[in-house]
Amino acid sequence: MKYDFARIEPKWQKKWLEEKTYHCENHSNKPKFYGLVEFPYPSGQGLHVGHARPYTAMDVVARKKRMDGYNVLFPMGYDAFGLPTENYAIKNHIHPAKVTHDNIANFTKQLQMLGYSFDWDRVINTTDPEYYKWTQWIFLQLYKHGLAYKTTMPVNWCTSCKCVLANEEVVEGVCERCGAPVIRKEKSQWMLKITEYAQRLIDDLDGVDFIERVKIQQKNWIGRSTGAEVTFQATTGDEIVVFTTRPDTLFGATYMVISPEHPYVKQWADKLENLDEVSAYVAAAARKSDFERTELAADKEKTGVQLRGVRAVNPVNGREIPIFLSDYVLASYGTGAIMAVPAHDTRDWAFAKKFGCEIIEVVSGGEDVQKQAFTAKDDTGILVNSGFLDGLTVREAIPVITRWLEEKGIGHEQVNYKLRDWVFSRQRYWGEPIPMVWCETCGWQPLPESELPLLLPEVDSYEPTDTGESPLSKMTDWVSTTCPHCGAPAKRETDTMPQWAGSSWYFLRYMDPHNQEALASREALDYWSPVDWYNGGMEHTTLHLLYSRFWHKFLYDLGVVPTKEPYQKRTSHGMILGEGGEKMSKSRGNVVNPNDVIAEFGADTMRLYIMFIGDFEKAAAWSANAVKGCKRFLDRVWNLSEQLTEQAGYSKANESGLHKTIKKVADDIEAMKFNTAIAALMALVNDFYANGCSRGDYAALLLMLSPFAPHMTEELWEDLGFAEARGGMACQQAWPAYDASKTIAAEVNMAVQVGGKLRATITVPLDSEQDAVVAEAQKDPKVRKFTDGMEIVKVILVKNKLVNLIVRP
Ligand code: ANZ
Ligand code: ZN
Repeated sequence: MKYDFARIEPKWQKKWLEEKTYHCENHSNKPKFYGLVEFPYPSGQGLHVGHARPYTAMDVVARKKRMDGYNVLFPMGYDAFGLPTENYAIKNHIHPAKVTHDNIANFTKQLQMLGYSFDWDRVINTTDPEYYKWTQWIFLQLYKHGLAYKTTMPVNWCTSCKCVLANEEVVEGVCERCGAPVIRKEKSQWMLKITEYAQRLIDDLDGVDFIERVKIQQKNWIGRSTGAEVTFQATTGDEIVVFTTRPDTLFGATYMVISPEHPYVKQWADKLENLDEVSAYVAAAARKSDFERTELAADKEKTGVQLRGVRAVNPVNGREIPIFLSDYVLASYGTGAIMAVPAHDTRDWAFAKKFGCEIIEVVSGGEDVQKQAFTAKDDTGILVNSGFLDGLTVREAIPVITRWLEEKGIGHEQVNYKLRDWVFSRQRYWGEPIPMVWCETCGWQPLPESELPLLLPEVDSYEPTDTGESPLSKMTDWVSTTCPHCGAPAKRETDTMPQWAGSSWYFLRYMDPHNQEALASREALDYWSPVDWYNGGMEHTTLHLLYSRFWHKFLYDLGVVPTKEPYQKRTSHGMILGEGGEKMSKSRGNVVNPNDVIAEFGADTMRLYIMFIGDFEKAAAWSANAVKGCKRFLDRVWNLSEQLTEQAGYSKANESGLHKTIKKVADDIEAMKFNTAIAALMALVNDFYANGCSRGDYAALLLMLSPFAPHMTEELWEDLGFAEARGGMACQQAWPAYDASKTIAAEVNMAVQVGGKLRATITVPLDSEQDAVVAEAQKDPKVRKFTDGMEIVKVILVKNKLVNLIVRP
């Protein structure tokens, strides 16, 4: 019979769904394994191959873990609030709830067509009130613990989405979603104090098994830097505090720079001789994003304007120095003001050259500082022109000057983080309502928990307003409420939560998705925590991964969850590119639709190919030819079933090859080396064709292949009577056993000659290469007696038999 995937695949998918084959309970005698993949945003485009790679990988792992005897939680859900759906809804005049519902139906169908072993009883949807009730509940706890606050601040404003964006959502100065320019705008926003957890988010990385590049990116994003805060006196009588990582260079501070947004600019308005010029510069800076002001401007000429009429005093030498305004100093970092040391900071140097500021060398050991800044931070630089610091290295000088500043009461050591608090407001409709009420008398009041969920009301139009308020602000009936504290008329918050809210705790809900009393029961949390293995995209390293670790730590502090960290292990996959190695995109016309591949070759071929495509962590280009190759392999496996020999168990000829393959495939799956696991299975099938294959051999092959190609292997397992004989489907069997002694490479004895004369016999692994044989030979004293002090000019190797070393003095 022919391999008829179109008949086989729906048959097994139906059976798995009906019998709830992959359902798991929250208790078991088995050890637990929680494998997690990032749930999709149910966009109108449907599932793409970029989803299929990580999902198939974790499905293979989950299936293997079940065969290893684990109680496996492998869940799926939908992260469905957010802008793309809302924008689509606006354009097409369909309610976002309807768009979401239809897209989810389509995604579910596609996921089932790929044969994933999700527990379909645990599906969650972040837009479901039963779910977002708990997102709102977590927000209220954050508020009650002082970690949510509302403040007016300059925010990133997308000119097209008319919406505030987090720093993370601004990519190279434009909106990550729509590509429109992003400007700065003053807005009142809900903020979450992720900065309070900055140090713990760094420290606790030591206890988890995340791939190194994820740890590094998280640390860089948090951006810890140690230095000092130093207070300068201004001639107005005000104090200007700066943050510096180089207090040792204080004698070289020849001017100061404050950010255009610094409060002193307004405060000093009547003292400034060039107010018009200053105001114009402030207005121009407001139109730029931080990215334009720093990264993009790095190589460009510096801009700025001096605050004429005000000066500052350098506290170490009492010298008066000018104060400038420049957009290379950011309002949102440190204190928003710097002491400029042009001799030893490249940005200050460029600025000083343009504005004619003095450049004084205070660290010697580099080039002429009039020609270029010298930035050494270690023992290679020696302090000069610095009074009591002269002669010290940079490393020695930092604690000395810091102590001096402390004694004078004008400075202290300071740790700073690049990480900013999380802007948690969006002026949009399709998100979780923020459960807060504004009362003229009582200020912001949290909604009582008993009133959760605060439902998102039905509106007629979800276009954002031109003033940038949320569409909810137009719903006067909904907005008008009473103060939970004093009962007077009050107004609801009309901003909604950002898209990252629902995904910050979803992995907890999977543990107990239908709980009405809590986000999950304590028993469920104790049983499943932490997630054992979380695989997801590198693009989520600095956003989702940090946000969810932050929320988890907060819930840990509340005593809600049992572990400090949500995820024990984090891995990341590479992108799948189009044929030709370019990013898949509609405009390039190189997008591969999984539905088409499944229709032509079947889901098992799609799964096998996407695991065979290349190293899992690396980007890989799609190849239609290689897809066909995978289909041919499955055909070969199928056809082999008609040539089985009647021997029981593993046949003698293949025994060692089979045992090695069983071990290799198991180890490779654990190490995410799916491509080499498949290559080993291909080699084994060749071996079976050459040397014969017993029913027992074939059963082992089917079991090893079943995580990759679950439909076909299940069909053959049933057809050949294994299901009946062994009681159950292939996916319910134990991983085939192997005999470890048969997986070890055999050893051989080899003769060692020096200059053609036999000097010793050594034992080496079978098929050892020349270098390994020579190294082993030279360990033997009988050989060394003739090679010591000599040069080996030539090696003659007869593999597994003899090695001859030709030497000369
Ligand atoms: C004097 C100095 C001398 C500096 C020197 C550096 C080298 P990291 O390491 O990123 O923390 N700085 C401080 N606040 C700033 C702001 N709001 N916008 C732009 N730059 C700011 O960088 C700290 C250094 O960046 C600080 O140390 C300060 O310049 C500058 F030879 O102070 B430094
Ligand atoms: Zn009140």
